[in-house]
Amino acid sequence: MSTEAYIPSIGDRFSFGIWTVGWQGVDVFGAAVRAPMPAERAVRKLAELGAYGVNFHDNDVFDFDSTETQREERIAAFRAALDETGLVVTTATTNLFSHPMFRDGGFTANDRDVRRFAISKVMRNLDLAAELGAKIYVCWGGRDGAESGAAKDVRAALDRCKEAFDILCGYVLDQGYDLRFAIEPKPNEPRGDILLPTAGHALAFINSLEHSELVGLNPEVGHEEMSGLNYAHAITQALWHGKLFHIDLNGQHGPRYDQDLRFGAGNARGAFWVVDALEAGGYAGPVHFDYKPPRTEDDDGVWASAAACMRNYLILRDKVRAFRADPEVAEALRAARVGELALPTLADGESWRDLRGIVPDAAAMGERGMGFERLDQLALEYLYGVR
Ligand SMILES: [Mn+2]
Repeated sequence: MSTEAYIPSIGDRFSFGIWTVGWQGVDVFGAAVRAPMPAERAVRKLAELGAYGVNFHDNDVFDFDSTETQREERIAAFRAALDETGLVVTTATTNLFSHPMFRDGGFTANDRDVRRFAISKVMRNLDLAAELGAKIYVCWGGRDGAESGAAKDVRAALDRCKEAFDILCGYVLDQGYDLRFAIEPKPNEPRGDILLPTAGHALAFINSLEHSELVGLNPEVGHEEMSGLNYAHAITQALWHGKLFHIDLNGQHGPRYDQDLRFGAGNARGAFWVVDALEAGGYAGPVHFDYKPPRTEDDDGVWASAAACMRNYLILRDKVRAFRADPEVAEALRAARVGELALPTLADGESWRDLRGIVPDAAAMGERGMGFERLDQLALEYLYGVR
């Protein structure tokens, strides 16, 4: 396959958060290394690179302290760039973490005034999201958590989090918006412990909501891997529940701080299986990247890393398709009895009675190998580029 083949097209549905390429590199040990990037510049540059859509926080487009006039001017500039480039707003979200008032979170802040304003801030941006055509509204409760045990009544926090989603679902229904919510789990950072830390926690929480049909997941590669979990398994289980509403692709090297590397960097083997899981079908949303160009990079480096997210996805997709089409892989899958798992454990008309008294041929069953190493080596050889 020639390198020219890995050029993104609109049909690939690649999208980026405005805040990804716009990240100025501010971290806990240092100030900004890059100039602020107006949303309209991000839109134009991402369109040049072959992206299909964007996702934005309210305050990626206009500042928290904007006057009404400034807000309208910034939205107009954003909208003009969208119209000019044809980029789609697939998704929107709310910044409930930057302003000092959100020091203890938004929906679950102990301070009731903060909670009331947080919900109001989301409603205001839901109006803009609907106006710009977004279909998914991401909720990342990044500061909804705690550093210490006594500071947060976790049961009450979950009550307030449910209350917030019930209010917001009611708002979307009353306004007639074609929008659904996607909860983004994360285990820690910036809080010591964040509520709804993994995809599994969030899936269970959604069941408690009044309009659970309007709420699904936005799992992020790095956030699951920070907990040592398997992202491909997380999105596949979310699909199994009908809850994979959105995805955040990026890269991470295991349990450490949230690295937000470009997709395909970090756990490359995991990325192969992520693309394989998405190629298996069932997810119709944008292929969305939520990464941060490292602080080492200048403006050129920002665009090189954004282009690489899409390019790495296409390279891995090519490899995954070749792996799945290989007759030797098909044979190894048969030998590993992978297809046998799709057979129900009971035959038609059987019940537990047919299993209760089974006398196994324990010696023969215990001797059967699974052949998984041969199968996995085939996948790795595609990943390593020798097949
Ligand atoms: Mn992250």
